Amino acid sequence: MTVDVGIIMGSQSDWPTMKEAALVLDQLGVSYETKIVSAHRTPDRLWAYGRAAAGRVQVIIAGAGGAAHLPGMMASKTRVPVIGVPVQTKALSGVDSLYSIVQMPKGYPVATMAIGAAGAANAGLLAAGILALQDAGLAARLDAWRAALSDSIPEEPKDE
Ligand code: RP5
Repeated sequence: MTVDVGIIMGSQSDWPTMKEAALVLDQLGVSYETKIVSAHRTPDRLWAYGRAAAGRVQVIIAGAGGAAHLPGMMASKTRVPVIGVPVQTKALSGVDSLYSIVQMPKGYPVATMAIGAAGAANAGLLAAGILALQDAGLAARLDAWRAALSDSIPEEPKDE
C-alpha cells in the first residue's frame, strides 16, 4: 500500500503522543499509516520497513522514547526523509529521547522535533509542508490551517 506519510513508533505506549501527528494529518487531508516498529524489540520489522519505504511513503515520522534509536536507524536504512519525535519519558522527562534522536552523525539526518505532543503535532505539520511543495491543494489547506491558528490567538490576555 502507498501512503504519503508513515507514522511509526517504538511502542504502543508512544501512541497517545504520536496520535497528535495523525490528528494534524487528518485535518489536512494527508494519507498516512501507523505502525509499531521497535528498534530493539522488532529489529527485523524495522529493517523490512526501511527497505520498502522509498517509493511507498514520501515522509516518515518516527517517535520513540528512552533509548530512542528508531528514527536514526530508520534514517540509516532509507533515503526517505525521517522526522523524529522524542517521546516524553517518566525517568528523564524525554531529554534522554531527545539526545538519542538529535545527535546524528554526518550523512544520516533526522529532522528532530520538540519533546512530546507539541513535537508530534509539529512533525505532522512539517511532513505536510514537505508534501505541499508538490501539491498545490495541500499547500492551500496548510496555509488555511496556519491562518486559522493565528486568528485564534487573542490580542490581549484575560483572567481565566
Ligand atoms: C521505546 O521504549 C519506546 O519508543 C517507548 O517510548 C519506550 C517504552 O516502551 P514500553 O516499555 O512502554 O513498551 O522503545
